[in-house]
Amino acid sequence: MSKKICVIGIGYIGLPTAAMFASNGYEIIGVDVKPAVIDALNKGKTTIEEPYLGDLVKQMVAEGRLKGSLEPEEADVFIIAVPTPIKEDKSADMTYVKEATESIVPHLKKGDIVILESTSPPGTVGTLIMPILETSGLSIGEDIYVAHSPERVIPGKILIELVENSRIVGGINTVSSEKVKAIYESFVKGEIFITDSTTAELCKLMENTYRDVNIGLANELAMICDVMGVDAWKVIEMSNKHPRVELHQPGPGVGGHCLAVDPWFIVEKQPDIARMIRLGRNINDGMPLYVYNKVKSILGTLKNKTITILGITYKPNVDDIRESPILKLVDLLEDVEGVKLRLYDPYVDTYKYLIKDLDKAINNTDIVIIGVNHRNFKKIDYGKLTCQVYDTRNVVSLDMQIELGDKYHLLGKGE
Ligand code: SAJ
Repeated sequence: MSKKICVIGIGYIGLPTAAMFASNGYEIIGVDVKPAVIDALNKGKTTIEEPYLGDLVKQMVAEGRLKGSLEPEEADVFIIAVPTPIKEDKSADMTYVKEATESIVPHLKKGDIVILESTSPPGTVGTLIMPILETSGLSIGEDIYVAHSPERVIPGKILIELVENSRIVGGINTVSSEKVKAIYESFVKGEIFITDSTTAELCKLMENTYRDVNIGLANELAMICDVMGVDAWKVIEMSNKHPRVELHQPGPGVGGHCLAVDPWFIVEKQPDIARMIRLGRNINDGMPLYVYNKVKSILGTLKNKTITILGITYKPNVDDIRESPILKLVDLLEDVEGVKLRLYDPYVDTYKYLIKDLDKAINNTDIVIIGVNHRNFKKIDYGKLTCQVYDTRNVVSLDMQIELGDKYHLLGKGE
């Protein structure tokens, strides 16, 4: 009989993970509190846009290897992949993790495995998960095996990266780590490294913090260059010729549900020590306002101006607008008296001020702000524009920059 896995949380990570296990010999129950998600799943449909995922889910459901349910049930393995949102005070909201863990307690039996996949503050397995599991009366570590195993996938390539990327498994003891490693080995081709649970929690957070702090550094460089009349993009390109230097790219801020959130989970636990991490976050969070002020100085005043923004997603070539810094810029701009906003993004179907026609968006406007470096934005003929152009992503080619002359402004290239 094949082993049964109960995946709690059928979202961005839970659903692809469930589908991968289903296609690699496991019987999967996908659990979610949202009836709409479960209804869709049981019809073989997905509620997430991700290449190849729709077909895989459809096939697994049709073959009876993946089923949806509103409640967990007895299984050999429980995977918790629920969201860990951030609260107003920048601490992690662990309600979903707590409730998911509580929901599996009545179904636990000797020999079961519990895996936390959700990105969590360091110490979560030891201080939140284990005490809840202990209420089952089973001995945690002997009867029940527990580990944290964070995902490392990038939206848009989730199914590929789930298989190819290396992975960390942090168990509460060696036997837990070994058992969890064996489960992921059913589909992971990348190397699987074993450690303890708190180390695994910190690894996940530091991977994204590394990027966030480095983007903060690039944004600080951009602001320095704006004042000094130097081209930050050139500084970065040239510096990166050094074999041990990898400067990141500046931009209008950092979005998504990972980089803009995870560093706070470290700050929450060590507020006095995590100074650089907090500063990086604050610099990146300040970028939409920085862009707003730049636009204001380019136009003299924002009052009654028509402002076009190209790209509103949090990063290029995806339809994801979660935590997008451009939406924060929109919030700032829409409060200005008489401002008319036009947003253009071929990846997004509906959002306020969205215009579907590129020509209508970029003609008869006071300024075009390039907010995201979508692939097809490179092909736009900026040279013919008669308005100001503010490029926050270094998208416009040198030829077109020359054509635009003093109408062209690049973030991080002082004039
Ligand atoms: N960004 C910059 N400059 C850069 C790189 C990125 O401004 O040089 C901005 C992007 O525009 C975007 C944000 O940062 O707004 C985040 O984009 P991203 O592509 O760096 O990261 P995510 O959030 O889509 O995915 C990250 C990945 N982590 C790392 O690369 C260390 C992914 O592997 C993780 O699985 C994911 O977070 C996660 O779930 O934790």
